[in-house]
Amino acid sequence: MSDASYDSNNIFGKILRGEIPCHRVYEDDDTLAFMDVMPQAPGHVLVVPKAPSRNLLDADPTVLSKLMPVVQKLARAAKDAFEADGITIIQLNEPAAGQTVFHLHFHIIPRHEGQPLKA
Ligand code: DGP
Repeated sequence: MSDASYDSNNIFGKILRGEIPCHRVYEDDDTLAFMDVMPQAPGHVLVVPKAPSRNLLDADPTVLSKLMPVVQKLARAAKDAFEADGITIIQLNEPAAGQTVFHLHFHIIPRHEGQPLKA
């Protein structure tokens, strides 16, 4: 699929190239996960493919087939590590949906009963 709308100067592109630091929690050949600098709850992690995709809409299904098992693995790990009652997964596509960083990413957010997400 086309990555014509992908701008490699986005912040996650810079993190992937090691140009800016991150708190890394997982890495393999295809995927990187790191802590969100503006966590909506303790343990808020971002999972990104190393391959360039603006968002889910232009992502190659082969990339997704490698990414989603990691999202599941890290969601399970976050639930255990933070003794969460549940896990919220968020994935936004385009500004109208609230996307602010234009490199495909999934938010993994541990949740506890009665505790709303931070704005
Ligand atoms: P979204 O709205 O889905 O595009 O989420 C982008 C997220 O990226 C947001 O929760 C804040 C996070 N973020 C922005 N800049 C940085 C950064 O420099 N480092 C890290 N770790 N996260 C960032």
